[in-house]
Amino acid sequence: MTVAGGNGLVVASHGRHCIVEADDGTRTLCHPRGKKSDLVVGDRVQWAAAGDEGVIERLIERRNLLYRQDEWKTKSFAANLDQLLVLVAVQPMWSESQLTRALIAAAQVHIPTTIVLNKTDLDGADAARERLAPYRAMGVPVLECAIKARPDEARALLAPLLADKATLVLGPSGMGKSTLINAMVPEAAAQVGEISIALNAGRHTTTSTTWYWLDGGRHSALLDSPGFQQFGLHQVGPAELPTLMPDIAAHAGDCRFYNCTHLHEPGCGVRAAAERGEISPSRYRIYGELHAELSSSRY
Ligand SMILES: Nc1nc2c(ncn2[C@@H]2O[C@H](COP(=O)(O)OP(=O)(O)O)[C@@H](O)[C@H]2O)c(=O)[nH]1
Ligand SMILES: [Mg+2]
Ligand SMILES: [Zn+2]
Repeated sequence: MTVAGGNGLVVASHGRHCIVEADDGTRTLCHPRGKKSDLVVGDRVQWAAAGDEGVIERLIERRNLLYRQDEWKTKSFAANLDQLLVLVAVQPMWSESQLTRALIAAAQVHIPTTIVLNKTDLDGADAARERLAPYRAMGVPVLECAIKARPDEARALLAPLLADKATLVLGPSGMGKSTLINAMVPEAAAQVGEISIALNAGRHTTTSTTWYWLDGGRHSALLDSPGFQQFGLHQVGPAELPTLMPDIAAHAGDCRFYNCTHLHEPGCGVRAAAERGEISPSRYRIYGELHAELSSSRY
């Protein structure tokens, strides 16, 4: 069959090529025209056929774009998401600073986040709930499940959340992300295998993002970004930071100075709230750390 091109969705990207899926579900290996090759999974593009393959003609304007950061670099990795699902577990303990970064990155591009607490069958569920209390209090939805221990219940809980949306699933290693993908995605291994063959990426697609369809009608999708360490926040200015942390923002109106950094100024409503215990000590500490990071490294 000859493909003519048209509009499509980038479902995988590796090096300088990507796989574009047309509305009828057919997939074509495409290359960018010219040197630019910053396409990410979730991008919508116009492409034209070039033999069996395709050439990307145009990137359709993104609704949002997210960046991931490892030791060496920050890189865009996913676009046009409807929501973020952060998976944490009763055991092992998750990093609150990484959770906070995720919420900030998503808030900046107006992507709603849901936290899912997994492994509630294990001891320590109450302590985990307590650690999430500040997040519930600031309005982040928190769901609970035990994906491996009670899979049917978990599927019934998560399926409505994921319906008709493109959802990025993130979680530190050990939280149950693979278990979740296998529980929710039909033929997950086959879907990822087909993509890595098409991309000629070999077995190791560990740092690329994968788009999984959850349903035959291709309305609901999960995005998995293996090897994800943390969100890059370089695009967030230090003055914008408090506006992206609802528990901090709630008290910023009480500060004496309009440009208060909430770190050391007299008459700071945020510090006063932290001292009264109305902002959790760890969230206030993380705010300070992020403020320093975003003030120093304008990379
Ligand atoms: N007790 C318990 N263990 C779970 C549950 N879900 C996943 N696990 C286990 O947690 C470990 C890590 O899960 P995995 O999906 O590999 O996590 P990932 O690193 O986030 O991909 C595995 O041993 C899973 O079997 C659960 O609901 N209860
Ligand atoms: Mg895994
Ligand atoms: Zn202040």
